[in-house]
Order: sequence, then C-alpha cells, then structure tokens
Amino acid sequence: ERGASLEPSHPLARGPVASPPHSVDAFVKEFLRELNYGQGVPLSRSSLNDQYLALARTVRGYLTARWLETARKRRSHTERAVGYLSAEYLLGRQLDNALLATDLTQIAEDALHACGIELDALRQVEVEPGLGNGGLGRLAACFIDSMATMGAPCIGYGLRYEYGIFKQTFVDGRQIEIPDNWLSMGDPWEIAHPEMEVPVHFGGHTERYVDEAGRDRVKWIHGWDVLGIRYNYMVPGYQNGVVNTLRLWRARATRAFDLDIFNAGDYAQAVRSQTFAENISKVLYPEDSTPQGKELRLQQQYFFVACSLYDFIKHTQPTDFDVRDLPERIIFQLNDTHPVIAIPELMRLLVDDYGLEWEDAWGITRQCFAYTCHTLLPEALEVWPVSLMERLLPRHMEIIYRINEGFLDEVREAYPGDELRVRRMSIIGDHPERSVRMAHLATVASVKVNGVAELHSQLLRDKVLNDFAELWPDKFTNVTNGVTPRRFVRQANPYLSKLITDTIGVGWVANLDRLEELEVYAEDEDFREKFRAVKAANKERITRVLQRRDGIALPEGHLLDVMVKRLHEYKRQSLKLLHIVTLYDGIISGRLDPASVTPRTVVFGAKAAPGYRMAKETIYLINSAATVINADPRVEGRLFMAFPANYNVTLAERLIPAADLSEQISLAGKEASGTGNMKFALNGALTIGTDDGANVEIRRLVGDDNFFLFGMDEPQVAELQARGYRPADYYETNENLRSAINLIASGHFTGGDRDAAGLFVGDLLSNDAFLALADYQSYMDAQARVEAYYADQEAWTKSAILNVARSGYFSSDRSMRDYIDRIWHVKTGV
Ligand code: GPU
Repeated sequence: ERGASLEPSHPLARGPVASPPHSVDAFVKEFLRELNYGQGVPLSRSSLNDQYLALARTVRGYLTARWLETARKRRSHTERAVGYLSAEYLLGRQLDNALLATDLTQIAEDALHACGIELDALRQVEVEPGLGNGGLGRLAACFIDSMATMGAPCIGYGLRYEYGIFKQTFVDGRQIEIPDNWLSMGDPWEIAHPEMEVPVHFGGHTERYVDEAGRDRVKWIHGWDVLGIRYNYMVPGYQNGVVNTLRLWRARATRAFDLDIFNAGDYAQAVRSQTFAENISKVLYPEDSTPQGKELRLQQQYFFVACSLYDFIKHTQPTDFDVRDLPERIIFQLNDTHPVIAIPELMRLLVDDYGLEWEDAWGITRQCFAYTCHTLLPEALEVWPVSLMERLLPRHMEIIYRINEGFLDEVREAYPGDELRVRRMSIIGDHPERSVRMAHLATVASVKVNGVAELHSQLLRDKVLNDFAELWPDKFTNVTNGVTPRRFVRQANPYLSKLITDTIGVGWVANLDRLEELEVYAEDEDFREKFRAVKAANKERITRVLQRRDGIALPEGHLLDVMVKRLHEYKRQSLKLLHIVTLYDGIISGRLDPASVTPRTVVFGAKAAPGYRMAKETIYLINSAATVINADPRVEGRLFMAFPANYNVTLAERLIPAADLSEQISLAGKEASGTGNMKFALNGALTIGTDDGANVEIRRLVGDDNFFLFGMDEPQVAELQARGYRPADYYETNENLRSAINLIASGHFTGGDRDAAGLFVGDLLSNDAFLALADYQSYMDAQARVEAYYADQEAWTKSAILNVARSGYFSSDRSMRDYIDRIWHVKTGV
C-alpha cells in the first residue's frame, strides 16, 4: 500500500501501531534498533549508557502502544478524570517499574543476555528523577501508579525541574549539597512537545472596561510572560494494558520577549532575560514542610498550574467544549497548598477569558477542586504576602479579595456579630504582614478537604481548621495514605514476593488485602524459617549495596534498626541519637555489660534542608557519634552506626526490606501520616513508634503485641505544653539521660570540641520544642522491650509475619478507592 492512502481516517493513522511482540527475539531486535538508530552505535562499540538508553527506549516502545490506546479510549468518552496537581513527584527509577508493568522483566533479561549484557548492570546506570523532597512527593508518585493500576482516568500535572533534590555528601561529617543534574545523561522516559507552547503571564496591572454587551469587565495587562513546554511521562498500570500520563512543565522564554530587547540592541540583556524566564523550572526548593516564601517559588506554583488548567481545557477536551461542563469532566486534587493558586486562575479564565458572570464562575470553580492537607505544623502552612501577589499576579489578588468578600459575608450570616471569628477565618491575614492564607483559600473553594491519616484528619477538624469544620462539617473527610505495593514490595523485595506468591498464589500485587491469607502461616514453623531466610538474604543484599555505594562494612548478625526520613526536629532523630549514646555511655562507664546489649546496627538516612541549622547540626552529631562508637573497642562490636549519604528512593528500596526495626518516633500530633512506616510494616519490620499519624492505624491493624508503642499521646502533649514544659526537669532527674547529654556536651564525639555540640545540647536543655526529653525514658523502656523480644526469634518472626499479613490496608490502591468513593466519584476499569 502506498502512503498516499493514509488519510486521517485510515486505521493506521488513527490507532496506535501495535506493540512489538512479547518475545525475546522481538525484544532483541527492538533493542538493537534503538542502539543502532537511536544511539547511533553498534553493539560492539556501545557504552553502558548507550545500552541503558537503548533498553529504556525499547521498554518505552512497548509502553507507548498501550499509552496511545489508553488515550484513544479516554478521548472517546466524556467520563470525569482526576487532575492531580502536585509541585512534587518523587518517582524513583523507572526501568524496573516499566518492565514489571509490561511483564517484560524475564524477556529483557534473556534478550540482553543474548547480547552479552547483564540487565543488572544497566539498572545501575539509571539516575532517579528526584523531583520531590520526601513523603509528599513520593505519595504523589504512589497515587498515580495506583490510578493507572485501577484503570482510572488521571493526569498528573507538575514541574519538570532541571535540578531535583540536591545530592547529599558528607565532608568531615557535615552535609554538603551538590546540584542534582539528573538530565545530564539524557532522560529516555520523557517525551517532549516543544511545539505545544502554553503562554503564562506575570506582573503588569489590571484595567476596567465595558464590553460590547455593556458589561463591566477586567483586562489583565501583562508585565511579562513565559512559555510552558510540555513533557509527557508514561504511567503504566500493573499488567493491565493501561498507561496514564504524567505531564510536567518546563519554562522557556518567549521569542517576542527576546526579540524586543534584541532589537533594542542589547543582545546580552536578551540572553539574560531568557535565563530569567527559564529559571522558573530550574530547581526544586529543598525545604520539606517549611515553605520559604520566595518569589521564584510562587512563580513556579503559578506557572505549572496555569499551564495545567490551560492544557486540560484546550488540549484534552473537544474543540466545542463548553467550560460550564467542566465539573463533569475534571476534579483537580490539590496536593497541599502548593497548587492552590489554581483556584483564582480558574476564576480568571472563566470570568475574564470566557466572559462568565462571577456567580456562575464561582459555582463551577467550587465543584472543580478538592484539597489535601499534609501537615499540622503551623510553620508549614503557606502564606503569600499581599504585596508580592499584587506585583506578580495583580488580577489573581483582586479575585482572591472578591472570593474573600463573598466568603466573609457567608461567615457573618452564619455567626452574626462574631467579628473575631471573621478575622480568624479570613483568607487574608494581617500578621506579621498582610498575606494570603493558602489553606483558607483552598478550604473555601474545595468540594472536600482531607487529612492523610485518621488522627491527622481529626486534628485538622478539631484544631487547625476548626472554624471551617464548624461551618461546613460535611466538607471534611479522611483518606489515610498508602504506598504502592508494586514498587515497595514486588520490586523492592523479590525474595519476599516469591515467598508470598509460592504461599498464597498470584494476584496480591494488585489486591493487597489478600496478604491476610498469610496470617495463618505465622503459626507455621517451616514458613517462619523461610521468612527469616528472606530477611537474611535482604540483609546480605543491603550489605553489598552499602559496601559498594558507601564503603560501609555492616557487621553480620545484628538487629537492623532503621530510621530514614527527612531530617526534621519534629521527627526526633535527636531522640534516636540519645538512645544510642545512652547505650554507648553505659558501656564505656561500666554501668552496662556489653555482653548484655543486643548486637544492633542503626542505619540513618536523612537530608536536611540546606538552610536548616539545627537539622544540619544533628547530621553532624550523628556522623561524629558513628565515627567514635564504631571505632571504640569497648563496645565489642555490639553497636554499629551507619549513615549512608544521599538517602533516596533507590536506597529505600534496598534498605527497607532488610530492616528488623522501623523507627517512627515523631512527637505525637506532628507527623501528619508518614508513609515510610507503611513500607516497613509491609516488608516485615516491627515498628517502634509513637501514637502519631498513621502509626495509630498500623498499630490497630497489626495488633499491640506486634508493635512497640511508647511516649505521650497527643492530648498528653497538649496538656504538658499547656502546663509549661521544662526540659531541664528531665535532665536533672534522669541520670542516664543526664550522663548521655553530658557525654555529647563534653565534646567526646566531636574531637574535644564542646562548641560543636553546643547548639544541639543547648536547644535540648532550654527549648526542646518537640519534647524529646519528655519521651526519653519511655523510649528507652520500649527499646529494652525490643531487645528482649528479639531474643526470641520465633516470637519476633511471628510478629513480623503478622505485620505483613495485616498491612494490606496500606496499599495506595486502597487510598485511591477511598478518594474515588469519598471525593472524586470517577469510574475505574478504563
Ligand atoms: N509532607 Br506539608 C511532606 O513530605 N512535605 C511537606 O511539605 C508537607 C508534608 C509529608 C508529611 O510530613 C507526612 O507525614 C505525610 O506522610 C506525607 O506528607 C504524605 O502525606
């Protein structure tokens, strides 16, 4: 057939070209084609990177056919979709996930083998896209994975940062940040569409005018603009043929902008202004749960949200689409307040561009958004100064004022004369400067507001957003977080996965409730032995990984105690350090017989925000203590500390399956949910934890006997703080605590330098905002229970198995089900 017959209606022009066949031969052919014609090298002269890129593109080819088919199906009906708006997606490596989703792992392994290449060697080449800080960004990645696996229509929208979360290294124990130039070797997973430019405007002023119909209208006279360039990433469902889309935006300078200046004769200025525009998607802000209020950050937020709304309306809907139907087509989920500027942006589109009446536009907008809050920390609640908003987004500021007017009228009507309440609830705050409270704006405009674990949602209703919950009780709901079992069990723990499949059969990977069927095997001695063998194999694997990656030599036969998460005072890495130092101090002072101490290796993984002093001091102290304790012969090898630098998703996948003990020790009422806690439980670690976040639900499900609870609960914390907390009281009355703190203060770990520990010790004794000293004894007691229980390996293994069997609830598939039933009401199975 001649090409001339390929009219737009021709099947070959309409549908996707078929996926390459699922066979080793076909895979080899595709791989060599990618190598020869994609990379431009013969196999015999190809580098490891060539081979990785060719492999990734080969796998991508298999995904593409499914992706086009999914998109075609989605276009053919008008079902509502989810637009997940998130400033962060902490994806982790893509290759294994794509292979697993398409069931190509074995075929790829054999095909590469035929070419004389080890798949494992190529896996190592992949640089993980670190487009997120921690839990919030990883959650977004788990959610889009689950939506694809459930066959639910979902587009993830976000930013394609040129530099992701910094790479951490240690120099003399101190954190040094290195830019994460993750794109430098080329990203084979992205599909760029540089021709599909989306214009985004900033600055300028607004003008009033009367339109042809005699109506008062507003025009935004822009100050400057940039273009949004679309990058697509495929999000494969697990072996179900569905491939959804993650759409990330990159900023590029407009040509007109450059030309104006260029024509004015200033070439250097033209290039500089280009850099200015492109800075918007340059780098991920590395602060986790503590926004810095930087102008560029607001630019990032508006940029990606403006691109996404425009894209959804103009590019994914039919040309005759009526914006009044928007609520039937989309629900935008706001991942924390970072994308909340989407609310006034949609109002602007509807009122200024589509000419809708304000009330009609507001009626539509109020149906299109739902808001997830991820924190209880007051310092994490985003506010933007009105002065900055007026300068950068003058029209949006006007719209926010008008939304606020209408809202406050509603409050006054519900609570006549209660002006104090009106001020508390206002979207505009006055102290310390006039600013927009993004959480209030989100709550006012959203269909639903949810917290991320039961306790968190309850505290949101009762404390942080209490006034709003009183006004609109039905708006508030809970959706407990979850994690994807594909990445965090099936891929990360192949040994456990095989044991599970051998025991209960296939099917659990996309239906994690089926882990319940393992419950009876906790009583089966033979199964317990196999389960221990899995843990032992995972420990051997992490030993190899840490040796190769960090030059760390883990001791053998230790209880593996792991604390991995961002470094934050509320998470209390300080308390973990006090525990280790107490044991060490006991040994070297002769109060504790080393032979009575359970051999234990404590692994830390944590990045500190570059400007967070206390967090960085804590890292330095942990590293210092590790150096001293690991080298001290008096310990007789029974304590070992490891702090591999640059904890990331890739390391998490290796470390978590090997852990015996999961440290979840935040101050009660501070950790919104936690998701690492779920990953550990699912991989058969026991948790030592406070009554905080999702720990509460983990403990309820796995049972008190299989969880080490310690510390105050949230009401007790509130009570102690109301009474007036004095950390020095605990120091003075607890001998072990005092001795451990004194040892740190003496400079024992810091080469005799007392000042080096000064900030840490000084704060603990005089401030201790997160009550580490108050929970210290309870924590030490719980750790003693851990030691005693670990001595009984049969009992420990039973508990570990029950942790796995009873944690199916924490699949992000279940979270998605809950979002769909309670908030989104979208159809699945497409
Ligand atoms: N979280 Br706010 C972040 O990772 N970054 C943030 O900026 C904010 C919250 C985390 C919570 O701290 C954690 O408890 C939760 O599990 C996670 O979001 C996902 O909901």
